[in-house]
This record gives sequence, C-alpha cells and structure tokens, in this order.
Amino acid sequence: MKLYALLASALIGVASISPSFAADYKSEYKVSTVVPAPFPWGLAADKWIELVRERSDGRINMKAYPGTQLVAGEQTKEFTAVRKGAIDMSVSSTINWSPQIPEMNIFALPFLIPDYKAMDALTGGPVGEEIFEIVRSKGVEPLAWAENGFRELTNSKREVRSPADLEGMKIRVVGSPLFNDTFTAFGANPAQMSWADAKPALTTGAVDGQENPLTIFTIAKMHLVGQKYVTTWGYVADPLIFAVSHRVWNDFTPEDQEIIRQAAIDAGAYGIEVARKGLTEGDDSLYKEIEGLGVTVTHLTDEERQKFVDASRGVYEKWTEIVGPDLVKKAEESVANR
Ligand code: X2X
Repeated sequence: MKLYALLASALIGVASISPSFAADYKSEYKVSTVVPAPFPWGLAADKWIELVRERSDGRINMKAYPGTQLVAGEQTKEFTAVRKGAIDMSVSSTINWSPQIPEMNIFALPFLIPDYKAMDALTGGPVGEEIFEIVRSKGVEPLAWAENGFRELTNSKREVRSPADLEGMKIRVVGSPLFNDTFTAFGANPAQMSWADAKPALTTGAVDGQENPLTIFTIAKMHLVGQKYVTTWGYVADPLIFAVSHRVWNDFTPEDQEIIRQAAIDAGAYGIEVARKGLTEGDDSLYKEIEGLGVTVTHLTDEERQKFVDASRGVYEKWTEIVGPDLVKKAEESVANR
C-alpha cells in the first residue's frame, strides 16, 4: 500500500512536468444524454463536465452529445454502445437501459415508488447498490444517481381521472415492453417510440398523449403541441445514472477516477435538486406554472389513484418475475422503511 502511494505520487510528479503523460487520455470524452440543458438531465451532465474539467485542471475534457445522437437517437440502444465503448460516458435513464438490463425495470413497476423519499431509499440503499453491481458486471462503471423525475400523464383529449378515461387513447411510451403492458392494462393503446419521434407524433396527432416528468413537459413546451391535460399520478419514477464505459474507465489513474466519480456525485446532487424544483410540498410552483399555460392539471385523490394501482397489479406481478422477486422484495422493504 505504501509502495503504491509512493508510485502514485511519483506518477503525479511526472504528470506535472511531462506533457506526454496526458497523451494516454483522449482529447475528448463523449457524454451521451437524451435531453440537453436546460432540462435538469442536461444540466446534471453539464455540471459533471464542468466539475471534471475544473478539478482536473483541464486535463480531462468531456463533451455532451444530447439527443442520444451517438446512437442516431435510438435511446434504447445506448447501453450497448456504452458497453462496447462506442460511447465513452453517459448520464442515462434506467428506462432506456432496461431493454438490456431487466433489473432496471424495477423503477418502472407501476406504483412501487410513492414519493421522493421512496426514490431516495431505492437509489441510496441496497437496491441502488445491486443495480450498480449489475451495471459494473456488464462492463460499465456506474458513478452516481441523478433524476429525470416522476412521470406524469399528459394528453390532448380529455381530463383523465380513471382508467376508463384512458380507454382507447394512443399513448407514446419508451423503454421495455413493461410500458406497453402497463398502458394496455389501463385500456390505452401504447406506442413505443424514441424521444426524437415523440414530439412530431404529438404535433400531428399520431398519438394523443405521453408520459414524462413535468420538467420535460414545460421545457419541451408540450402545451404547444396540444397537450392540454396533465394527470399527476406518479406511477413510475425515472432516476438517471452517471456512467463510464470500462473501455475508457480503466485508462484513468485512480486519482482521476476519483475526480470523475466525485464530480458525478456532486453533479447528481445538483441534478436532483433542479429536477424536483417546483414539484415538492413546500414548493409546488411548477404545477401552477403549467396551469398558467392554460393546461388542466388534475391531482388524483387516493381513491382515484387506487383504481390505476388495481388495474396494473397483474402487470406488477408479471414483471416482478422478470425483474427478480428478491430485488423487488428488497425494494418494497426499502420503500416501507423509508
Ligand atoms: O424519452 C423520454 O421519454 C425520456 C426523455 O424521458 C427518456 O429518455 C426516458
């Protein structure tokens, strides 16, 4: 250990006098995201990039590539690209990685996560640890959590208070077939498509509605593409993971790995803060802002919400088998003890 420390400090010494040391590093590390700043997701990625640049004195240069452009917008193929090293780094939604990592569907089990405290108990507890272990075993280093948010339902047709109101509505979804199952159970017609295709589909009326965090709703100005009804039901939550492909992770010195990891943790805390702004009990200003756009915002009563819970119970049970009953049990315990 002592020898190691000696070697490490010798290396740092060499690095400071020898420009060739940094030549092992790429001149740019590509960071994949779906949405850019000012979406909280993009803000979290930018903060990570900025902190790493600062703390490495400009030696480590990362750049955001939003729109999952590194996989031509096909966000559900992002994980494979990170794994293979076609993407160096990413800030990624568990939804988009769930087609390759079945356990990731845990966050999309309908109505598992009742509130932010539960979300924190999952990501910050044994469930988060297990998910990170799985990601690591597949060749990707997970560093920290950030947040897209609770996904709320929006549509152009009518106020939705019960599954009956959703009957026959065409709803854009993304991720694994879990989302198809859930919306089918509610009586809707789900259509899988990428974020790149979602807005045009809403604009033309090819789909009637969608589900996304409300920060996505406001920043993407979904009210301008006919989304006049919002139902807050918090049926699933969508955490984000800061990650680095092992293809590049293993090239960094332990000190630089630590810089990158700590920067992700700090950027994650910031990202979670901005993702929740205006959507908490103490500050519900974002709901007000949306109402101010002429949108009907419907907060379900417990009784109304329960109808959706009941309707999706079979889906929850089916997907518990796919996610892994032990992991789901762990998650339920974390939520109960939050
Ligand atoms: O496509 C979406 O809905 C988005 C932006 O929320 C994700 O990438 C999961």
